[in-house]
Order: sequence, then structure tokens, then C-alpha cells
Amino acid sequence: MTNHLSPDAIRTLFSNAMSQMYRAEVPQYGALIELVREVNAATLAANPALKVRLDAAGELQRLDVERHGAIRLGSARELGQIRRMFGVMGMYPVGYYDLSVARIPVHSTAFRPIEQSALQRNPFRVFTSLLRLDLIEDRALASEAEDILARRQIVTDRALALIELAESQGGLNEVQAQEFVTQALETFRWHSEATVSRATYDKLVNAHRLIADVVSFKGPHINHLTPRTLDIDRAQSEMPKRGIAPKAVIEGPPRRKADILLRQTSFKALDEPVEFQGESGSHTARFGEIEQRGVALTPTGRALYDAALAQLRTEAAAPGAESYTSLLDAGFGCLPDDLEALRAQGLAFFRYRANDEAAPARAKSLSDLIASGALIADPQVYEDFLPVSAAGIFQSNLNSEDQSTYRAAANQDAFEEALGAQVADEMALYAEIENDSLACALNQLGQSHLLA
Ligand code: OOG
Ligand code: NI
Repeated sequence: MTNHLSPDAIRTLFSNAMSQMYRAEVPQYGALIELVREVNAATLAANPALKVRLDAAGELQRLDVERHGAIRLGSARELGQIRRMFGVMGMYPVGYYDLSVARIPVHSTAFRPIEQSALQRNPFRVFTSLLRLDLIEDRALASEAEDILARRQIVTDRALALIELAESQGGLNEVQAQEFVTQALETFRWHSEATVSRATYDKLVNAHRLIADVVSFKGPHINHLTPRTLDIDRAQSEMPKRGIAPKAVIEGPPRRKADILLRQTSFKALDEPVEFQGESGSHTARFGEIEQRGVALTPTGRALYDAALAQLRTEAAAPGAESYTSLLDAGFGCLPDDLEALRAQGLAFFRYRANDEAAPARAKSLSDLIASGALIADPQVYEDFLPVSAAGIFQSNLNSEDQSTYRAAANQDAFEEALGAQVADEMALYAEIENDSLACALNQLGQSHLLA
């Protein structure tokens, strides 16, 4: 018998502490949370069926709490330490995102819960990027940046000791967990004092604003947190009325009846005062974001999405093009706007459960079984990120159209070596949940002949 707090409970303590810290640091983020709460309440009031569905899924009480945050790290050592820190909270690296294709010199993963039950308890995740100094043309500047980064230690000694304790004894008790969260929070705090001179900062900004953001400070300040909204279009249009300046367009798929993947928008990063070793200046880094999640797509569905998005972006860039939003609304006809059609065509991932009543003796197909009401297919929420959308969020918050000419160069092996672990394949995780739930439900209904 141990008296360890579950990793899920530690994650909840941590995400609450992050939320409080960020609201205190970035007051406009508090205003965004308020707005999301009001939009969600209005959406539920206008849509009683949605309210019943969310309540049944146990999602109502945690509706407007944060779903994700993001940080940017400077070195392999930092990434390895952060992996171990998040491991204590039950968050594991899932997916590899190459942002160099969008001319942003980072590659990334998402640390997130993996088990269905853990996601349900608290889905908080952190989009974590690693700076790629190897992509920077100015090699002298890259090695100066490397030296600066080598001198900082982003995890406190006490946090490291508690991580080691958690690893060796297989968890933390309540008192240790509280101290761990307090110590972990220190890593993500904002520091208005830069570790570099104004001249060095300017040089780094000239190479890329993102490099300056990672290299010039004591640690990887949390750069945004993101609550979930039930109506992102409404939240987007409400922002300016509250003095919040949103980015120009909502990233991801258009508004649909059957939501797919992930839609996101953010408010522009704030200009904040910074002391550069005696000289004052400012830096823009921190912002707020909201997200609306839909069903996860299978590799086939995702290929259709990616192709439609690429086409849309080409059309939108052409001279005299229609507005991005009207192209967006028209551009995704390849993905049926209906959950059952997405399921039947193998385009989206579901989780199956048996409904004991009314099972036919020997059903001919899954579709029959679903139509009879004996088998229920719930859409699996997309728990990951979209690289093109992430690039849009990065770009709008770097406050520049930094179009440096990095060569597109995915390097998952180098990323995993820095991480000290392999990233999980998100498609395999969704497929496993789908297959396991289907086998279980069909057995329960005595219909295992339908298993492939
Ligand atoms: C991360 C941007 C990506 C998202 O939600 O796609 C992201 C960053 O700006 O560091 O958070
Ligand atoms: Ni984000």
C-alpha cells in the first residue's frame, strides 16, 4: 500500500497553479477566461441537447479550464529534464511536429496523458518546442547562443530531487507532490530581467525573434494557456468588444456540424518591459489562446484534410483571391459533415460501447448494429496539434513576418535523442482505443463474428 497521489491528481494541481500564475502575470488572459466562460454558458443555454451530452460524458464541470499551454526550450539537456518533470504528472511525449517547413527554427512534441481515463480526469497538455540552432546560418551567433544556454539551469535543485524521488519510489505523497508543483512552477515563471545585454538581444532578434525569446531569459516562460470554448467563432468576434485583439483568422478546419480536429485562435502577444543588464527595452512573447476540438481523423481522413488545406492556402495566396474565410467554408467538402458518414467511410476514430437492449441475433454489419441501437459509436476527441495551425499561432505572436530561409528539415531522430525517449505515434493511440473498445463491445453483444 502506498499513499502516493496519482499522476492525474498531480497534473491537476499543476495546471491549476499554472493558470493562477498566468492570470496574475498576464491580466488580459483573465479577461479571455471570463469571455470563454460567458460564451460557453450562452452556448449551453441555447443548446440543451449539447448540455445533456457533455453532462453525460462528465465534461460539464471542467468545461472552461485550460486544455493546453506551450513552452520553448533551448537545449537537449533541458528537453530531457522537462520530459522527466512532466512524467511525474502523467504526461508523455506524443507526436513529432516539424515547424521548419513554416520557417520557424524549432521542432516539437506534445506532452500529454495517454490513457483514456487519464484524459478524462484532466486532459492538460503542453506543446513543447526545442530550438534548432543547427538551422541558423550565422554559425558564430549559433555558438554564442549555445554558450548562453549552457549556463542556465531551468529546473530548480529541489524539483530535480523530487523528480528523482518520484522515479525511484514510483510516485509522490501529497506533501511531496505539493512541493513538487510549487518547485516545477518556478521553471515556467516570467522573468522581466534578461540574462543578456540589449546588444546581444538585438542580434538574436535579427536572426529570428524566436531565438531571442528562448535564449535571452532565465527559463522557458509559459507563453500561453488555452481554455476550451464551445463556440470559437463567437469568442473570436467578441474579443475586440472587450479590448482584446485577436489574430486575423481562426486556424484549422471551418465551422461544421460535425467538428473535426482542432480550431484555434489567439490574442496578440503583449509588449512587456524588460531590463537588459541595466538597459531597458521590451519583448513580446506572451499571449492567450482558445481552442475547440472535434473528432480525431484516421490517416485517410487526415490526408484529405491536409490536401484540402494545402489547396486552400494556394488559392488564398493567388492574386484577387476570395477571402480566406469564404474559401475555407467551401474547401472541405471532401470530408462529409456527418459523424456516421465519417465513421462508415473510415475517416475518423470512434470509441464503441454496447447498449444491452435490442441486439439482433446475428448482425450483418457494424452499421446495422449501430442503426439498431445496440452498438454506440462515440467520436474520439482529437487530443493533439496541427503543424500548419501551430505555425500560424507562432507567427502571429512573433509579431513579425520573419521569413528567414531555413531549409525544411525534419529530424525526428535528433529530437528523440535530445528527448531521451521516443515520441508515441498519435494515430496508433487512437486506433488502439478504437480497436479495444470495439472488441469489448462486440463480445458483450455476442457479435464477435463482426471483428475483422
Ligand atoms: C507554440 C505554438 C503552437 C498550438 O496551440 O498550436 C501551439 C508556441 O508559440 O510556442 O501552442
Ligand atoms: Ni497553443
